Amino acid sequence: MSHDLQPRPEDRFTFGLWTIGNPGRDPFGLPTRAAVDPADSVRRLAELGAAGVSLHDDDLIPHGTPAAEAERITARFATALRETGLHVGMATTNLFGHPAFKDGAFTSNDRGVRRAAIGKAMRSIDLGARLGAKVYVFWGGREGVEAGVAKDPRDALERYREAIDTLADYSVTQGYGLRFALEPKPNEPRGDIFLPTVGHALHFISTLQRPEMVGVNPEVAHETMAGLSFHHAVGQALWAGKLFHIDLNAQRIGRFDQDYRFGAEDLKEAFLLVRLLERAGYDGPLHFDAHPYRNEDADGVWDFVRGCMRTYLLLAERARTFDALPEVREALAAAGADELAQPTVASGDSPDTLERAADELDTLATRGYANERLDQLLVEVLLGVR
Ligand SMILES: [Mn+2]
Repeated sequence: MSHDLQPRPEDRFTFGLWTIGNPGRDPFGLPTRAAVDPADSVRRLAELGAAGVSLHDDDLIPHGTPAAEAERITARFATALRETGLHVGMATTNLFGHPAFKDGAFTSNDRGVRRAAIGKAMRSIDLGARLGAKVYVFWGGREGVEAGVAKDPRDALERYREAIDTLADYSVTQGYGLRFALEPKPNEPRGDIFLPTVGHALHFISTLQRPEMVGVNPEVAHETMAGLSFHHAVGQALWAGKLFHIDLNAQRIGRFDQDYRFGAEDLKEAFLLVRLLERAGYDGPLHFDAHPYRNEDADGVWDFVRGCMRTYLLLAERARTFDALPEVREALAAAGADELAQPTVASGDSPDTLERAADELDTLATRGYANERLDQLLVEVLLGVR
């Protein structure tokens, strides 16, 4: 094993302040843990080998905090970052918690709410830039409907686009150098959310005035809630050059938004994800947007933190082991995995040669792809017997 499984800053692990600070409130029950001080969280994460934190504006500075107090909180937090060497991997705006956002933020039917949402995001972008964030995430949790008849989705998307364009202009004008990342989710808290999947978001980005500045922040739980393969979503984002950030956690299909510790569900999909990220050379933050189980106490929160990072490192080690095994290389060759990387059409091809290729279908149908052998090897590597 080339990595001793002790997380280090160069592993680029980051945690949201709201993840370790999650007090265990759910729609049916009150908090089960005390609030955690953000500066204390930074120090504890540094001890455990994390590289950074991420935050919503309200995680650090609760809504309604007087300006002088906000300044004191920000300075204290910046000091904790400086003393520990942790950085802010990404910042984002809470555009879902305040009751005014009950009909949406950028896509509320109320123009006043839409303007307030853009203004709140501008202030939050200022805070993120001050704390050194390079990526700014937009999760539109309230951008959606329960009563579909109340919003024309074309108008909603136009207002969404207007908001992102306005904020991209703002960031450029301020000289912040931020990259934006849109975080899709199919539902919860709204019945249906606009930009429900990575694919929807990638197309939306192509309509923006500054498409080069905007990418995606896919989340394991969100694509899985939609019943989709998360590593395929990440693959398409990588292929499009748009994987600006990633939210790691775990989720079972068909459930509420579970946000479990990374790797807690569907280890095979997690393995495929880590193998893809490592092979692609993704070099952005490896961000955990997950929650400790509600029945954990304060110590259990740090077991959760250690578990997220350790599982990523273990899966990266398993992926390296898998790809180095001679029998895996043989099985990949038998499956034709490398052949898929070769262009289908040759430079000398004419429509005539391609049409004649169709005459080979009966012969081509006899081939086996040896996927059983290959997939069983993957399972055995995951189970630790190889
Ligand atoms: Mn997230």
